[in-house]
Amino acid sequence: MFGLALLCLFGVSIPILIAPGPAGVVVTAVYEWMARELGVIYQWATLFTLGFLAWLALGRHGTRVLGRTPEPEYGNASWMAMLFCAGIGGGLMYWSTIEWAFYVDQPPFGVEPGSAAAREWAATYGVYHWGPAAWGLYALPTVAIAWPYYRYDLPCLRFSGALVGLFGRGFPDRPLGRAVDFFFIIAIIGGTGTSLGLTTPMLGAVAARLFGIDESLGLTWLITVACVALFGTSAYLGLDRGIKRLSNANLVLAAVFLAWVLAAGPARFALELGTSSVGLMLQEFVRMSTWTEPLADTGFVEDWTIFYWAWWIAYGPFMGLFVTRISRGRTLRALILGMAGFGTLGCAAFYIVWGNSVLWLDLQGGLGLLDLVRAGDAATAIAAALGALAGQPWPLLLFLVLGFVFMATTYDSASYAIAGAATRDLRPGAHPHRAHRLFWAAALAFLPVALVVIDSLEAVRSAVLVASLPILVIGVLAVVSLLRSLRVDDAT
Ligand code: NM2
Repeated sequence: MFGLALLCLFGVSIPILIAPGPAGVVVTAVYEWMARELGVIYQWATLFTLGFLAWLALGRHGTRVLGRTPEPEYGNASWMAMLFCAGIGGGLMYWSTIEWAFYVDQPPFGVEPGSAAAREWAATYGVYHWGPAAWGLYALPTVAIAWPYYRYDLPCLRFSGALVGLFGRGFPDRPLGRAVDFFFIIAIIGGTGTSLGLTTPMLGAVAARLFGIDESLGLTWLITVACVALFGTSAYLGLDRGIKRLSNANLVLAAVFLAWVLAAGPARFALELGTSSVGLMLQEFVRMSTWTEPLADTGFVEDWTIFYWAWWIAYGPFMGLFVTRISRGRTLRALILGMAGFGTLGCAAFYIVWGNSVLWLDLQGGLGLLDLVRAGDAATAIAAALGALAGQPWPLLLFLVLGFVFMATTYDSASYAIAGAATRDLRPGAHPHRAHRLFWAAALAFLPVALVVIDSLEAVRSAVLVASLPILVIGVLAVVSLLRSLRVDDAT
């Protein structure tokens, strides 16, 4: 089965590498068809997830503890650092810098493109797409995987374990169980492929600006190799020595970067716009979650909200597996509220402090950020915005290092989770084999290399949309399965 996953990975990546032109046309068509025909299902799923999690966290099941230990295995700070850094990668750095620019030209709700209202919505939608609804799409698979894993002492930590409440303990070893794990691997390859596919050109552009050289594909590849080396090492060293340390370092670096931006940038503007955008999001949350644009066709919902939900869903099982591993001893309530709360705060900090500062830089004129984005050079626009910060070369350098570390902390956990899924007999508390972790670290870089060659946002989007669909279906079964095991426990 894992051979099959590899085969799919190469089967998709190699044709793209050989014929990027025609492949680009195909993947764009796939994205448009799926987003148009199935988009509303993604919106329903997200809304349902939020409601379900609220019921679970706040109701009587909220106090149930994962595993028979009185104390959480990891302290709060490390737990939050690890889960944030696992689920968030270079994608946050990419989109928090430049997402607003896309929305200024393509605003939601029939707002005039380029207007002040378009900018306000632009700032708001960034926070929303990385906010509580999105984190709910991480928290749901986490609960669905973690509860049966600890409750039934499952011998292995696999996504298929989420269905044992429905199909019995032996399910992960049956053909259907293995099919579920196969889809998990495809989803994580698509999800992380999108992240690396966006982030490496961005880091290439930043490095080019920092060292005064030209942007090139070669540079992007060099960056990819460096990333693989870094996250391969971290995955090889394992959870405590590698992933935990790197995650803690990651958060410190992120805080230093944001503090720098606040100190050197337009802090008052960023915080004011942040305050109003959070207010606007809270007030319009239901509207933003249910708007399907039935009477107009700007493509906003399909291009953005559906893309994001698919991206979060594709990462969902991976997050579920990873967070399960680090959450022994926590209650379901702490798990859900911790993920949704801390995750949202961390992402919002990037959008509010950094994203809004870039929006301000653009309003001052001279950088041509919108033109760069229109010309398809978002990575260059990001480097230009960074280059406009005071105190060069430090902001560029800090961003570059942060980008590497952010990516490494996502990919090392991803390689770890896949290796865990591929290990037949992983006892609670045990670790998958090192060579296995290293192998997946290298394999994961394959799709991004292909996506970088195609160089189209549509291709990047297709990867997640296709990869997320089976997870959506399995997710529904996982919820039913979870409800069943909770009920059985009630009765005993
Ligand atoms: N999500 C959170 O690159 C990244 O930030 C990875 C992206 C799914 C939108 C995660």
